[in-house]
Amino acid sequence: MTGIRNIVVLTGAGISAESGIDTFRSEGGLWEQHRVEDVATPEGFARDPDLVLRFYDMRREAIQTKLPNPAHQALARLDAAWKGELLIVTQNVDDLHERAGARRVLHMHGTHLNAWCTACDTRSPWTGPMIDRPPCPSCGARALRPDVVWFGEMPYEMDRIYGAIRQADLFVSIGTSGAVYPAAGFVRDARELRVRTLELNLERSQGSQWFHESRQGPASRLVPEWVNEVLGG
Ligand code: BJW
Repeated sequence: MTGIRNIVVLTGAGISAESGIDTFRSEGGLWEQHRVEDVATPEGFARDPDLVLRFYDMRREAIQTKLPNPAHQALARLDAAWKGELLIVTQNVDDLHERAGARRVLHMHGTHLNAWCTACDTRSPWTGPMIDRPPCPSCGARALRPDVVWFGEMPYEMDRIYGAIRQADLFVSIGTSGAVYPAAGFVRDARELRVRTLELNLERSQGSQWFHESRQGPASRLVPEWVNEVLGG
């Protein structure tokens, strides 16, 4: 692909849908089964921590049984082969990009597989449940919470993300509804910087009109096709 050296890829729940991980806003998605205010806000956690810990324990256990799909694998192939800058910014809290082999991944909404100690502010790798209030591996306090970004909290590493968008020649959004900010605003940030923009999503998203090009279809087909175009294969 001529003239493209630096790429920023944004991924959302749609890229993991074909691995069997629920999206949030699709029919039957997580937000039809749970109230966002109850399970994805600091206020909800303060009100009913057991409900929130159970919700995340269930999802943490489930993701460990899922496997990367051809879309994750294609991005890992891009990561291995691409000589220019690449940053895969994922809103997903699963680890399927990493398990597919991608290395240049940033989890802007955190990860299921970390526990965050609200007493000593340490993040520790975590695969088990939190409902029984296990002690923090670092300080021993029984004050762990999922290391995920809830509504009203600041997503992680925003300076690094905006820095990568400023340097980018191409911004690609994959499997995200464009409903949640600041990620939903990246396409407009990129356009203002005259970065080329491409959307790959099952259907038109809330942000489709902002992209130079929007392709519709399952990520397992669209992403490998696009990576082949980029790598000239
Ligand atoms: C497929 C597919 C297939 C399906 N192939 N595609 C008013 C205006 C603007 C902003 C605000 C506002 N009021 C409040 C805000 C801020 C708020 C916000 O955006 N609210 C909106 C709801 C309006 N945002 C925040 O609070 C954020 N923090 C913040 O803004 O801090 C201040 C700040 C200011 C300036 C700069 C920086 C910061 C924090 C947001 C945290 C979001 N957290 C969650 C939960 C994480 C933990 C968990 O997993 O439980 O993150 S919510 C949930 O939504 C999760 C996701 O990462 C996020 C995005 O969802 P995503 O990935 O797009 O999934 P879906 O389900 O929505 O879409 C899936 C798409 O895939 C669909 O389009 C399908 O069609 C498609 N698809 N199968 C390809 N096979």
